[in-house]
Amino acid sequence: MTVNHTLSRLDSLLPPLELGRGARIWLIERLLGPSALDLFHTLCNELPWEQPRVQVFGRSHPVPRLVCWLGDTGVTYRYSGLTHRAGGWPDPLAPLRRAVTALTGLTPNGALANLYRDGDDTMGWHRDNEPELGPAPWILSYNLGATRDFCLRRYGEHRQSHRLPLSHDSLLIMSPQVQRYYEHALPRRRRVRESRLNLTFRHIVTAAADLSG
Ligand SMILES: O=C(O)CCC(=O)C(=O)O
Ligand SMILES: [Mn+2]
Repeated sequence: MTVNHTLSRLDSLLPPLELGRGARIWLIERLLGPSALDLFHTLCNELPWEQPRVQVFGRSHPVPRLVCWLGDTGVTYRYSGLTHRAGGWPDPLAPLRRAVTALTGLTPNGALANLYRDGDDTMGWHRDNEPELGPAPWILSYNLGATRDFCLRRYGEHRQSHRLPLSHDSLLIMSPQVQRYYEHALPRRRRVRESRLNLTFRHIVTAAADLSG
């Protein structure tokens, strides 16, 4: 499936938000409909969530959310300093994966699941640009549960440029240039008491071990 095909299919559905420098995002709401609520509860209860620790300025801290790596059996992804190996896709994700592929023409081989237990759980500024994602990664980010603000800023700048409230059952699609020229974050929102689950579908082009040598 070529990138041009992907763009034309999405473009015929709804126009992208142009961030600049060819960075484009699409936001599709109500992707699955009523079944999204069941999926939310099933994934919250059944995924093998972990809370890895990361080193920050020489001290070890738990990441401020729960995470789980999913994907085709054997596909590995490196985060929080550890290599995680996927053991196959959980059955309840099949309809979502079909919907994502029907919409985009893309068939990601992995997904990082994040569970934000409430508004105190966060993700800091970063880009999804690890070498194993290849030079031009599309990121397909599906949301369940509480609405949270997704923030973007130009890479290298401090001022936030966009804030997108991502609601239950929405899919945010980011073109490769978004990872090149922008970084994103999910800031703390103390007023949010409910949990939110996010799945970022990605395509791993090379095993992490091959690249890290
Ligand atoms: O939870 C989100 O919306 C963002 C997740 C994210 O940026 C990631 O998993 O890399
Ligand atoms: Mn990210």
